[in-house]
Amino acid sequence: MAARRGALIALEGVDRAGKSTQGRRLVQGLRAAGHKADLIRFPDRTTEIGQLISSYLVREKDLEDHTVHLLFSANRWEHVPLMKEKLHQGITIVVDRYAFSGVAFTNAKGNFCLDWCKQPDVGLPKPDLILFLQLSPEEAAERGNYGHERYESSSFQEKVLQSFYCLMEDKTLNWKTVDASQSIEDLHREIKSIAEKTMEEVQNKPLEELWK
Ligand code: Z5A
Ligand code: MG
Repeated sequence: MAARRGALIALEGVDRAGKSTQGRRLVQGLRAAGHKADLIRFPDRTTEIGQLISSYLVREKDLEDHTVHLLFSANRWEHVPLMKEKLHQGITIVVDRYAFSGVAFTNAKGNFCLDWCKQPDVGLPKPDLILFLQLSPEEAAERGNYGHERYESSSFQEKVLQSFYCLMEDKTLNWKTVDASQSIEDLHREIKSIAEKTMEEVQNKPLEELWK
């Protein structure tokens, strides 16, 4: 019998919903429960491509919109060989943002249709679970002001949210919305329980390809 594989779990959601907090907490919680788990944060600003993306986000560099979209996607593809290796070794991978952020942010710019935005990410490892951390703009505002990075404005974030809602209509993907206004610990417990159920369900199933 083939070895059991790990699950690919994506965290998505609006700005300041707690994706990075919950990503770290989930990997910590899964490891404490005896599972093998790793975290990848996208964009991964540590690679050469990631450094270019970072200089764009902090407004040190201007990049053409198609170009930056393809760079975000390339930043995911450069992780794919290792992600696949780990998943097949039984390691669960939690990704803090994934292709859905890629599509939602570029689509929100207005002149890029969803279909074009999805193409560069077609064939990436398909997440077994996408957790959407839902938080109202009012509740997000209580977590501090927007920073100074590109995209950090309420009008743009509202467009991003609408693009996420379009992506969530795809029933071939396992989207689950969670209430991100709960305390960090309550939300963690809910997320960990959903994650463990998914890990159990997919361990003997083949890893699929996104949007294929
Ligand atoms: N982007 C893109 O355009 N294309 C792509 O393909 C990808 C990304 C992958 C940088 O992403 C930008 O890149 C982003 C999308 C775009 N632009 N924007 N906006 P990033 O992931 O590096 O962004 P970030 O800096 O991590 O922000 P974030 O993801 O929006 O935040 P978060 O991870 O959701 O939240 P957090 O850092 O965990 O928490 C925010 C604060 O709230 C912090 O003070 C926490 O302590 C607090 N917090 C968290 N949870 C709670 C609860 N439950 N209660 C109270 N307070 C809480
Ligand atoms: Mg984050």
